[in-house]
Amino acid sequence: MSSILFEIQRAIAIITFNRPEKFNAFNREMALLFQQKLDECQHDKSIRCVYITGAGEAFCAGQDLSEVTETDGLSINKILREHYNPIVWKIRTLEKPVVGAVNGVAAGAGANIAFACDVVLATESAYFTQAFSKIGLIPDTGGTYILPRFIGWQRASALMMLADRISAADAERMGMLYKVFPDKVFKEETMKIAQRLAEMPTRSLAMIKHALNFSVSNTFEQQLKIEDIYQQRAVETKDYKEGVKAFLEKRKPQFKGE
Ligand code: LHQ
Repeated sequence: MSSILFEIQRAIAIITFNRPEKFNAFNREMALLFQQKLDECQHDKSIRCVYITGAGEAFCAGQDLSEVTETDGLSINKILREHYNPIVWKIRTLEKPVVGAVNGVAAGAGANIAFACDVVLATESAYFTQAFSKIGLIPDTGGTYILPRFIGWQRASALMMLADRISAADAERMGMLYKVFPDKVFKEETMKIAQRLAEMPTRSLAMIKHALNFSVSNTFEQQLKIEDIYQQRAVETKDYKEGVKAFLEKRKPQFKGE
């Protein structure tokens, strides 16, 4: 069985981490395959939303610790440069909305991959842990950048140092994710959200994502310029024309992602 399952359903690419017996922890093969699939999502025009989830009980337990045997530090740098850094970079720059459907525990790099997604959804029984400090590491995979921006410096600092388990409900309250669903309806409800995203004006969603990426380091003045540039591009899309036309004709728009 492949460590990454990939299927396309009605314009949604479903990527499933598939090492359930290891709580979907990443080995090298899985990290490289995941990147390949993210590239495919970027290039395949028929894909208009990406849905990332885990097989079995867990979402992802981060790095497979049985594969990190060398302690010289070099191998760790290689893991970051060739696995986790490109993974979060690809998620943040992918020009399609990415749903992180957290179906169970998300630990270490697994948690920070979820937080890099555009819409983070979790099932009630899921929980999150910045497990790194428990094994003498620091949070990576973009965690030190993204988490304090979601929940504030103090909470991020405490969670990263203590590596506490945070329930899905608490994560929602803190602003780590968008919505929590009961376990029984999780797949169905999260796929409905993915379907809505897949039917939206894809290019405008991609520009929203880029603008948000820029906003974390731009000044207000620089950001107004970004909005100006992207809005200009947005009005040139076919979907914008369809959106306005459909509004005036009082009907549901048929966006094509063009
Ligand atoms: C695992 C793992 C796992 C292998 C569960 N590996 N088998 C970057 C730079 C370079 C190096 C290091 O990493 C990184 C990035 C990182 O992600 S560092 C953080 C790595 N992840 C962790 O430290 C989390 C380790 N796992 C846990 O703390 C627990 O397993 C969690 C909290 C995820 C779940 O706890 P439980 O529900 O009690 O389940 P469990 O511990 O019994 O795990 C279930 C099985 O999955 C078990 O296998 P077994 O054969 O004994 O049933 C675990 O060994 C395996 N597993 N995580 N990361």
